[in-house]
Amino acid sequence: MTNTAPAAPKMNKFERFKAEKDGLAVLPELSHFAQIGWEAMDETDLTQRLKWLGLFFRPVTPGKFMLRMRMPNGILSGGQMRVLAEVIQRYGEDGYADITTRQNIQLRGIRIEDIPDIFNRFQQAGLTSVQSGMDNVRNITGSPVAGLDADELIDTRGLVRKVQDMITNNSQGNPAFTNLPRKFNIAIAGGRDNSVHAEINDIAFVPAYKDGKLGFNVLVGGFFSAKRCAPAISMNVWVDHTQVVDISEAILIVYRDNGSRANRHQSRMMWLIDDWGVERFRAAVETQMGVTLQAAADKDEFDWDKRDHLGVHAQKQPGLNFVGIHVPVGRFYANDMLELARMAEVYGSGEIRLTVEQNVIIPNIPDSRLESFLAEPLLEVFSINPDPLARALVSCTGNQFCKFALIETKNRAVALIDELEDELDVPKPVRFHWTGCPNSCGQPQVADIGLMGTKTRKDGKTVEAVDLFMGGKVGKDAVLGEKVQKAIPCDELKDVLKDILIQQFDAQPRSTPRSPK
Ligand code: SRM
Ligand code: SF4
Repeated sequence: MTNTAPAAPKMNKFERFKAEKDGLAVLPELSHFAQIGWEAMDETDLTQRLKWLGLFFRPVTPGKFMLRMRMPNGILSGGQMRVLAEVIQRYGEDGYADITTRQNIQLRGIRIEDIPDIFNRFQQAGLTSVQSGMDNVRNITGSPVAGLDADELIDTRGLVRKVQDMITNNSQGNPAFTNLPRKFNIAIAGGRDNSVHAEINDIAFVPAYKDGKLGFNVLVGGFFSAKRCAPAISMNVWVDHTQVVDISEAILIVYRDNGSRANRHQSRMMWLIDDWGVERFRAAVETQMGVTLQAAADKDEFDWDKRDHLGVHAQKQPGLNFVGIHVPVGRFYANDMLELARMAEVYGSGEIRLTVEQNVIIPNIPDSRLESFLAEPLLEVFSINPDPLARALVSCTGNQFCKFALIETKNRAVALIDELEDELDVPKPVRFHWTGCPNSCGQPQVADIGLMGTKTRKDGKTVEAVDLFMGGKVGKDAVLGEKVQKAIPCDELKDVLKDILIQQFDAQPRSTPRSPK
């Protein structure tokens, strides 16, 4: 009988560098990095481990980092927005900020020498960027109108905060969850319209009644990747609000300890669920929690179409309103952010919210102040009632800053929508989502019309192109869209989209020019 040792588990190169040194271990080294500069840093610390602190080296703009925050439930104060604006203001025309598809903010143009000062300011302002990249849990999304919406079922704000605090050890950094097999997304929905896109998260809490009590059905395993996209499936579990943190923790531990670390393209949690079956996965989570969980409620409470929250809306608090403001493809600058902070403080309660459609909400504006709020000059740039195509436009970063991008996205998306609005009268919003590569950060699968960057050959040359996705349904009964056409050269795209808008979305060619914005 041979006595061979069991084979060591296979590890990909990411697993090897994480095993050598945890990402969070760069935190105490930041002052040193600031002194020596990025050029002198260890390659893996620079290009990988800094992401554990939210700092992303951008090969497209070396030395000018992207800094990804955490914004639980997409909520921040005017004071916090001002701190973020002041951080990018010092970088002049390199200083941008983007609202992301996870209700979050990313800052651009950041220099490593300023990081110790920036992180001090974050700490004083109650802001954090910890564990926002790489094999960590991303920003946790919740209903953008939690606590404001008269028809909401559960106010998700406190729960989102608690889950974030568990995962990040109250923003100090939590080594228990800094070495997952892969990235991880959590959403907690409290409204009726599935405003968080529950179906595309690794864990989604969806409001549901069980025996007359309100809690959540738990969905697991939703994700997008270049190789595979899968909607979340039922875990056949219902929890009440007191169990949300515990079950999140247990699922993360089960995934952390059992998820595949061999092939990075097969490491998201759905691959583990496929491998085990949902029953075994559920049993492992119960064992981890030391409880028997209740079976899922028969139905969830998503019974509305998804809202975009733009414009003026009465809140459940009599006499107060929230106003949704459109920020084209989520991009704004220090001056815009300072203005938003001022407007939130002067007219509202100082609070600002973000949506997964990359827009802003200012809540708590009394009826008596609405008129003067609506006369603010910023609202001429960031409209509260944009044209129907601009209104529902979402875009990922694209090749301006992202090395994976196969095309430019944000500027092209805005320009093309503007041309389409000039030429067509479109009766209702059509949700366009642009994404620069198959990683799908811009979520083309949730759009009416999704556009994914690719390359194709035209007249003997390689040109920028898009794959076309259609059929994404959001809100109740959400369904992922599918690729329906491949490799449309970008310079032919306008005509293709015009035909689709006319044939499938009741658009009409304009006989008179559109009225000025
Ligand atoms: Fe993403 C990687 C940007 C939401 C799937 N994503 C990246 C990187 C970090 C790649 C890089 O290093 O350049 C991009 C940074 C570019 C930059 O400079 O901004 C990036 N992802 C984004 C953002 C900023 C898009 C946006 O413009 O809004 C979003 C940031 C969210 C946040 O605040 O944390 C963003 N990414 C998403 C989403 C959408 C979502 O979460 O609802 C997805 C698909 C859903 C999912 O993850 O299941 C997504 N990003 C990816 C993937 C593919 C993951 C996979 O399992 O294969 C990558 C590549 C990777 O992780 O290897 C990626
Ligand atoms: Fe970059 Fe691709 Fe994500 Fe767009 S979809 S931000 S191009 S990784």
